[in-house]
Amino acid sequence: MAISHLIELFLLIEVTIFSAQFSVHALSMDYYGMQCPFTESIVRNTVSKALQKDPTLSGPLLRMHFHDCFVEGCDGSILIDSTKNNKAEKDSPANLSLRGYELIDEIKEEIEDQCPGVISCADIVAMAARDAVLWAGGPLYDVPKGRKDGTRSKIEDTINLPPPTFNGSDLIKAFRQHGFSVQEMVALSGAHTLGVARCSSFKNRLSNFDSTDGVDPTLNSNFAKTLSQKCKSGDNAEAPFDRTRITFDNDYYNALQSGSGLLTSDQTLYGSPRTRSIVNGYAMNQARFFFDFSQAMVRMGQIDVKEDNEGEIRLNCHKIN
Ligand code: HEM
Ligand SMILES: *[C@@H]1O[C@H](CO)[C@@H](O)[C@H](O)[C@H]1NC(C)=O
Ligand SMILES: CC(=O)N[C@H]1CO[C@H](CO)[C@@H](O)[C@@H]1O
Repeated sequence: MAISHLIELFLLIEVTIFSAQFSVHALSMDYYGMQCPFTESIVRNTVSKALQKDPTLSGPLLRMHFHDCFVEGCDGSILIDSTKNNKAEKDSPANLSLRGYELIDEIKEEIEDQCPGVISCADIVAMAARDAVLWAGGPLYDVPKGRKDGTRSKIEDTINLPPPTFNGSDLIKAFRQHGFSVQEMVALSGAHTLGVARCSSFKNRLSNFDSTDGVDPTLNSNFAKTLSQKCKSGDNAEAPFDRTRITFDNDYYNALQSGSGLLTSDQTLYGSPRTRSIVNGYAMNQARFFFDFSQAMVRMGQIDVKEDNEGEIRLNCHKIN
C-alpha cells in the first residue's frame, strides 16, 4: 500500500505538470490534487480487485458511464434510486442489465473514509469506466475530474439513449446532438468490444424481414442460426458482441465485417460507405481505434458537466443530499 501510494504521488506530480494544457470547462486532471491524492489508486485497486473476481463486470462499468453521460450529462444521475415521488433513470427499461452499482458504492465508501465530501459520484463512474477499459486490455487515457453530481434523475430523460434498432443516420444524428462526429460515433460504438446483449435487444433482427427466412439480410446466416437458437431460451439469453467479450480489442470491427454485428445499431455501421471505411480502418489498425476511442471517451466524459453551483458532492451515490 505504502509503495503504491508513493508511486501515485509521483504520477500526480507528473500529471500536474501536463494538466495545464488539458483542462477543459471546470474539469482538470489534478482537480483533487493534494486534497485527496490517493483517489486514483483507490479506484484502480478496487476496480481491479472486482474484475479479478468477475471479469464480465468491465462491460457494465463502461456502459454505466455512457448511460450517465448521455442522459442529463455526466452527473451521476444514473446512480440515483427511485423514491415514492420520483421514478429515476435507473428504472427505465433502457437500464436493462446495468450492473456494478455495488462496486461504485464500495469505491465511494473508501474514498469518503479518506477525504469526506470531496469526490463526486460522477467522477467515480468516469474513473471506474476508464480503469475497466485498461484492465480489459484497452488503452489508458486520462480523465479530467471535478464533475459535480446532479440532483435530477427522471425515467423520462432516458429517451435520450439510442435504442439498439437505430440505423446509421439515426445514430449519426443522436451522437451529433452531443457534439460527436461520425468517426467519434463509430469509435465509441467500439465499446461493444466488451460484454453482451440480451435477446430482447437483438431479436428484432430474427424475424419480419422481407427475406425468404424473414431474417435481417445483413446478418451472417450461420450467426443468425446461433442467435435464433439462443433466443429459444427467452429474452434474457445473452450473446457476446464479439469473440472476446472480456478483452478490449478491435475484434468488434472484425465481427461487423463478417456480418456478425449483434445489434442493428452495430451492423448498420458496416452498411453505408461513409461508416464502413471507418470500420475497416479500425479492423485493420487497433492502435488507431485505441487512439480515437480514448479521445472520444475524454470528450464523452465532459458532456454537460455541472459547474460548481449547479451540482453537489453526493454523500451517498444513491440519493441527492
Ligand atoms: C451507438 C449507440 C449504442 C447503442 C444503440 C447501444 C445499445 C446497447 C444495448 C442494447 C446493449 C445490450 C443491453 C442488453 O441487452 O443487456 C448494450 C450493451 C453495452 N453497451 Fe452499448 N450502445 C451504444 C453505444 C455504447 C457506447 C457509446 C458505450 C460506451 C462508451 C457502450 C457500452 C456498452 C457496453 C460495454 C455493453 C455491454 C454491457 C454488458 O456486458 O452488460 N454502448 N448497448
Ligand atoms: C433510418 O430510420 C429512420 C427511422 O428511425 C428512417 O426515417 C430513415 O429513413 C432510415 N434511414 C435509412 C438510411 O434507412
Ligand atoms: C439495476 C436496476 O436498477 N434495474 C432496474 C431496471 O429497470 C427495471 C424496470 O424497467 C427494474 O425492474 C430494474 O430493477
